[in-house]
Amino acid sequence: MSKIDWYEEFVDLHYKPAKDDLVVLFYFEPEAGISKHEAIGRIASESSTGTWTTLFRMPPRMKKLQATAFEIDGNYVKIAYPIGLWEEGNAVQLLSGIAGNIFGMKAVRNLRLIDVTFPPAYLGHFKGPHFGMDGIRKMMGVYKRPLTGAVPKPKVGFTAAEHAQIGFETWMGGFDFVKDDENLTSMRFNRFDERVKLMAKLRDKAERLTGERKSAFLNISGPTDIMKKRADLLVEYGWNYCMIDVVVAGAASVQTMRDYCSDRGLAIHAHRAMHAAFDRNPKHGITMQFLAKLMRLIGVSQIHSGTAVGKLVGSKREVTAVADVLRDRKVKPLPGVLMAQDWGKIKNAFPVSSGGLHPGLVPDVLRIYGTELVLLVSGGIHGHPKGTRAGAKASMQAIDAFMDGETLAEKAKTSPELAQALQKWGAYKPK
Ligand code: CAP
Ligand code: MG
Repeated sequence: MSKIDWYEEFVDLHYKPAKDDLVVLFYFEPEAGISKHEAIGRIASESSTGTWTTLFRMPPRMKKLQATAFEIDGNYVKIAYPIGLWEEGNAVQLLSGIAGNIFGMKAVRNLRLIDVTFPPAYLGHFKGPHFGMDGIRKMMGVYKRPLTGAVPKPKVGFTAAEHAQIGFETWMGGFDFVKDDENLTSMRFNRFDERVKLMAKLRDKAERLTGERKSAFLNISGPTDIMKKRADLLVEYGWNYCMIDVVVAGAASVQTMRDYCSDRGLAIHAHRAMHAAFDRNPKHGITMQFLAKLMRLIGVSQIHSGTAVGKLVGSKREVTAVADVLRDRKVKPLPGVLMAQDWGKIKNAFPVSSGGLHPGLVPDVLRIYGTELVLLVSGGIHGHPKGTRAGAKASMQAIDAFMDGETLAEKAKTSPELAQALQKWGAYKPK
């Protein structure tokens, strides 16, 4: 009987990747009856040029586009992809290749895309973040300490006027940013246009009263033409940021909005709502460190990266890996977690730590991240016994304590708002 399939042509354990190859690290579990060798051949084949059967016609030049599975380490495989497989500057097509059909193959019981090394020949077609961390710090006039922000809570339901008033209290408590929640866009009770205008008015008042730069991550998420209109309105009212729910919006619209916002001096705050649909299962899906890498490549200014100690999943090891991918110029490899990455001229981006945080947990988060971070404390300020402004003050006092090498208990002796926060929450870790 003639050969039916040709997967083994996609495996060469002696192959040395070319300098222009993209190298992808996968975790994989073959299905029963499938050897590791067969499984990795199928992964490399289905994500490059192959299909399930031998073909009538196979021009010899096709070989140059074939991916090669070249290194197996337990349940991890490295696959090299020729640069010619990839459209220059198209993150959407990249995902269709290395994060597409392969997740549905019967030959694997589980498959997880861990990380990728992008060669200079690929990186060179992307602009990356417009500002970089230094640019953001310069724009906000905040150096050394983490940048801080909060979401009005309950997360949706306030009128635009109430939202702006809570924002004003947040800014007056010392925070730099007020963030829209991921599911707040423009509903009947809080239209985007009204929120933009009212927030701008109170931003200007807070800046006058504090002498500090204040800003907001106003959520423009929606169809791309609407996002463009909303970005224009933000510029008209003097805003320097927008917020996009990047996973639900999709790589295509984030790529479009990156250039649209960059041309208008708008930084992009990337919320990652829906990421846990594919990055939570340690055996199947796509890691957060890859999503963070993709978003830095496309060019958001910052993206949520987890807390390790708050209410949402994400281990300390994952959180640290995501922060390294976003902040470092040369990312060191970490077996099974990170691939080496030299970012070249691509600017860095801030990790954003948020989710179940309160002043009592600030030192825990800063011990993991250091201070090169955007720290969001939302329920943790609006739940303060003395209200939002006191809650923001308490969080700023906790940051000061960390930066001065003081314990919170010490600091609380001279900081009543922090003392009140500790009295309510102590070091409580939400479940
Ligand atoms: C946090 C938050 C953020 C989460 C997102 C929320 O509010 O506004 O969306 O941090 O998770 O809606 O839960 P709290 P992540 O501070 O009140 O918890 O940052 O992990 O993407
Ligand atoms: Mg939220």
